Amino acid sequence: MNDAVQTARQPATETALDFDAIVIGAGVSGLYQLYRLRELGMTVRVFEAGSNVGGTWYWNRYPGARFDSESWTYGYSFSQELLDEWDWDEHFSGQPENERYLNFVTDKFDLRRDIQFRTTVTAAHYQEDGNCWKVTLHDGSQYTARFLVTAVGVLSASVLPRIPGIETFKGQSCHTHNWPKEPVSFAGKRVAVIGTGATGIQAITEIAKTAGHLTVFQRTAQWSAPLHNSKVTPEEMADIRKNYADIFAKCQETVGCFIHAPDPRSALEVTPEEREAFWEKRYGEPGFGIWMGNFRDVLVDREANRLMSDWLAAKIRGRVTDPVVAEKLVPKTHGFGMRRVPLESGYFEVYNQPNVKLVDLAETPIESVTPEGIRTSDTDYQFDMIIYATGFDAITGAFDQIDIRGTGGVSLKEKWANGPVTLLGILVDGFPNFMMVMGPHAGLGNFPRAVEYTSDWVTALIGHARDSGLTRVDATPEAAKGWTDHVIETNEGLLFTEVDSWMTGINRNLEGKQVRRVMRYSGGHPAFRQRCDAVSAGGYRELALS
Ligand code: NA7
Repeated sequence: MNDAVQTARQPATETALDFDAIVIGAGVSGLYQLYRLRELGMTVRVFEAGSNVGGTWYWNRYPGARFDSESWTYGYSFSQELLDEWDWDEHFSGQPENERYLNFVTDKFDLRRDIQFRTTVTAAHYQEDGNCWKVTLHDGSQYTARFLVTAVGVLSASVLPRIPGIETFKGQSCHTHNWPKEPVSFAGKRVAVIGTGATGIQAITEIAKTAGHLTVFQRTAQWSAPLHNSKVTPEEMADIRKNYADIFAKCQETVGCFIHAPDPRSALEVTPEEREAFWEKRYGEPGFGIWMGNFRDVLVDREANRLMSDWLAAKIRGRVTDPVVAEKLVPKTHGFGMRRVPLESGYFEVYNQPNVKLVDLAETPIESVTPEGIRTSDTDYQFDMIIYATGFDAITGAFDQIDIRGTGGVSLKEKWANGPVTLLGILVDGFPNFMMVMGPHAGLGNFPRAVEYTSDWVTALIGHARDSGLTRVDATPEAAKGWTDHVIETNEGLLFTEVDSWMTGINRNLEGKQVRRVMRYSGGHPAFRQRCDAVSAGGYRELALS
């Protein structure tokens, strides 16, 4: 593959600038942002660290990586032709197909020629004299553009655990996010996996099928429920295609842009029999219904949440043969749905296999990684391979890796030291002409649905600036404070805010990430879109335009 940029650089509208816009990242967001900005007739350059497109679906090629969103709700919706041409193979498609899909989109819309691969952006400084951004790359080269759009992803800065001796291990090791492109064989090998989040649960289930022996190191048990993946038959695909408009419309109505909407009833107002029958049904259905389509109060009312957690605990106990192991797999530190619910395909049964051992780090913590394996407080384990499924410096991590400076040389990292401050999760006051697609304070959920809306909003703002002869667009400090306060309000009283997770800004492996912060907008996507629409329809009064 030729990774170099395939076309000569074209002149930007303003001859003094290299490009009208620079986009960082060629994942789901960056690709779409490029497509939209090109439609405006702008010169755009995308800088991408990987050697190909895909972002999340380029990097996370670990065994078992797949959507937990229905594939046909996750694809782009903007092009009827694309919807007509692409057939999903599985209801919850795996990484190889997802990567193929994003390459298909890239080629179909001829996006590749504006993407520079294997390129890391190290700095981006706002230039007050030219109202533009100067972007520095890993090789020291610099480019200027009027607008800078980040499409860096929410979970793209992977983090290794802080365990002494990691570098001394003599076998193979890697983080799931940095999985090699070459096939990895586990046959006959003694494999360790550290981490049991959504990634660990997918990887463990797959690796257990072929590993000689697998040892799972679990720090926190997870409330996980069945994914129920299956092939999409040609008849189903025809049906999906016919119903795309309704499917996407339904996604727009729900808080997380999934097709699953909460049941309007309280878990406490129905009889125990009705409640359990409902949960049994949800447990037997594909996807996030059990999380997003549960009784309306399961994620907000302590008692409803306790009942649900108890019910799910019984499911785990029923699936794991050894009661001691089963007990370790039942979460004790948080209620159901308070962390991102990993969906699984036979995860709990893995622990019934003779080649799999669960180590509960609450009982026997890891002391070090040794040249031969892992030492816990009671055992020296020997491994051929250690896999770190230890997560990410989520949401702000990818921003922190770039030295981003706005007016007066203020650093974005410092500005966000006590938590993000944004307007609509898109703009940051004091950082003119800087826009984030899925930055902090965005609503989480089914990403492409939110990405398309946010990118369209960003594109409209840039188009407005260009058409009105504006060279500087910035959020006002008052508007940014107003939105940030509102985001904080939307999180108040929600049970998930009482639990440590990447969604509350916690990463125990990182200095400065030990205090819970409001990282996401929790008012739901319909309300988010209303707010954004109001800002654009009102003529961008929340912005300082000049
Ligand atoms: P997560 O959800 O952050 O999970 C990371 C896992 O790694 C979690 O089980 C952690 O335990 C564990 N971990 C992290 N550091 C250590 C150390 N030092 N020792 C032992 N265990 C450790 O990341 P994922 O990649 O699984 O998922 C991220 C998102 O990607 C997911 O939510 C989806 O949206 C897609 P902890 O729970 O912190 O005790």
